[in-house]
Amino acid sequence: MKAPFGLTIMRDVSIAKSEFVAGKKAITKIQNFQNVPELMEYCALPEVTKYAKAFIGPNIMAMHTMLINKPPDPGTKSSRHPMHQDLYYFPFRPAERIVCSWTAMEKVHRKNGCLVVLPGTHRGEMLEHGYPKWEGGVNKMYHGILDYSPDQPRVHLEMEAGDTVFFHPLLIHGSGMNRTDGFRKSISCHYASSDCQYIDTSGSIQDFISDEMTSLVNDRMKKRGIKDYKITFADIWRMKGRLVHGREGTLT
Ligand SMILES: O=C(O)CCC(=O)C(=O)O
Repeated sequence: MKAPFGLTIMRDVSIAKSEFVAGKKAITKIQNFQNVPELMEYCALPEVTKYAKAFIGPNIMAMHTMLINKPPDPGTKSSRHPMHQDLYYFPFRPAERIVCSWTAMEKVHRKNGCLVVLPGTHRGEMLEHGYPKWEGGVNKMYHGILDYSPDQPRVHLEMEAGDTVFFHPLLIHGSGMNRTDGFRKSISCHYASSDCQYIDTSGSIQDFISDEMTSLVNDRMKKRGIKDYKITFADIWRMKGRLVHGREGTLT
């Protein structure tokens, strides 16, 4: 079966490049489910959108969608997600009009790699990100804060199935290793007000992620024979965004 347009299936770095082996616990996430109506129902749930609207106003777009399936760690510690700020991935502002909802689909706790957050960091600046130098490798696009110090006070978000946390895109967060035999499942949506504006991030600390994301698309097009295709960072997000409540605005 052909995957819906835009859907990205991500695999753990330790297995991503090897042959598919039945039973290997490889899939870490399904990203960009904007064209999968059954999953998009999550983004439109009134129980979720009422809080999203309280944070960012009545006109909301689902910009980034993820079904996260943290697999049992393959022994490389690569199931960890490095500490990062989501705003680093976005070429739209203001940050105050963006909020993430993250819903546990089962009990999440320290053993299966719950979210870890640094309280108060949403009041700070966007920091420099890059791939951490982890011995067992790092999953694609899992950029982390470069000079992150593990000594800062942090909170582990242990949650029951259905519990939802909403957080600001500058909040420093990540998640731990999954030391259990099961997958740790959650579903998440980044909402932005449709009145947000795309910004030009060139020359900023977002260059690294912007280049990585745009090259992925441009290289894929080149392989299909469309040589001069040049997507921009903003175009990528324009393609993902879907209005879920209220009216369209500058982000559409
Ligand atoms: O669910 C997780 O393990 C962390 C997900 C996350 O922070 C992200 O994908 O940006």
